Amino acid sequence: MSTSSEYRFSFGPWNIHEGADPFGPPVRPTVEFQRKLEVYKQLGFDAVQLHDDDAVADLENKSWNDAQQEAKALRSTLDSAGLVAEFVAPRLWESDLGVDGGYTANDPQCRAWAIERSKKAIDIAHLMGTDLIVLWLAREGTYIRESKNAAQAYDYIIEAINEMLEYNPAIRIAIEPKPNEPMDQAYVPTIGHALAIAERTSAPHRVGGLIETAHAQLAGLDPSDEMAFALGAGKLWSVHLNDQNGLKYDQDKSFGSVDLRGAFNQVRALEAARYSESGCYIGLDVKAMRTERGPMSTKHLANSKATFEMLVDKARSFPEEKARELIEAREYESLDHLVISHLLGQTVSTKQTSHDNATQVA
Ligand code: GLO
Ligand code: MG
Repeated sequence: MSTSSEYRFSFGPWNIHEGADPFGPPVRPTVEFQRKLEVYKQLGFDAVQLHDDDAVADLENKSWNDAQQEAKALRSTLDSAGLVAEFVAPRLWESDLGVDGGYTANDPQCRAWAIERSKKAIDIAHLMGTDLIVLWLAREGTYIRESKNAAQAYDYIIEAINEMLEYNPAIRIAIEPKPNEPMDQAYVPTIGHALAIAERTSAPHRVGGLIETAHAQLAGLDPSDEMAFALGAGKLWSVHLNDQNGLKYDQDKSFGSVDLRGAFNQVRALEAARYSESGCYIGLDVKAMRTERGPMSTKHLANSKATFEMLVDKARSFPEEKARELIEAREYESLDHLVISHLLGQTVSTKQTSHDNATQVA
């Protein structure tokens, strides 16, 4: 029985997908958004992460009046399903106007469009009852370094964020850093960059971060340290837990499926900061393997959530006292084995002294 029920979980409709990749077409049928919403509760999830055009399809081509009606209709669908919207993210990377980036595009008309579109996302968030806006800065970067001026680009990002903060004084903005893909080089590759940008905005306390495991790994960083850094600043407002097998394309594997110990350490960082008491969600940005058959593949979501809960139990039952003794004695080889034994369900004898080299398994 899990002891982690106080955590609340979320995912986005894009996490139930048809399996297309850059080399092949969909392999599973399209699942209607409404049908996806029906499985949230069944899978134990409480909140939906939304792009602006998940909430209002074809947003660019709708009158604001129609868009508003659709957002309101979705809100009441969520209400009756016992769900809430966790955040709304402006999807700037699919439009022709966003080809060269949104906030950092070289064309001023494209930059103006990006800010207008973000304001629509903010209005939609308001209608959906959430104050959280997530910025995944997908195309804010370059394919070749010489095509943009980096110092200027950071200024543009800060100006855009300031406009959003001013537009609705109730919102908070969480930046989701990612070092590359789709761009060769992205401007906000790490949470350090994101929080430094926050400090340069007109309301630093309203700008924080969302950390995705795989994005930190792609930057060659330890996701649990990235999380601890944001948690220490009171700025980890959501997470996208998943996993990644080395420096490849962004894989969005199930949480813990590659680096179980790394996953344990992420959970440990969240537990140490009492993240579950913050009201923030555990978001899972995971994708099913292309080999999964239809009609709807959700095992990656259920499995990631179950792994998270098992790791909460592992974090809570970790022999802290023993670990402290080993740390004090600088016995890190023994500490290493203590962690592995714990993860493998073995108990290391507490009679073992801190000077023992050999580990005894009870
Ligand atoms: C892609 C990102 C993407 C965002 C989502 C929410 O690499 O992880 O899935 O999380 O668009 O903004
Ligand atoms: Mg993500």
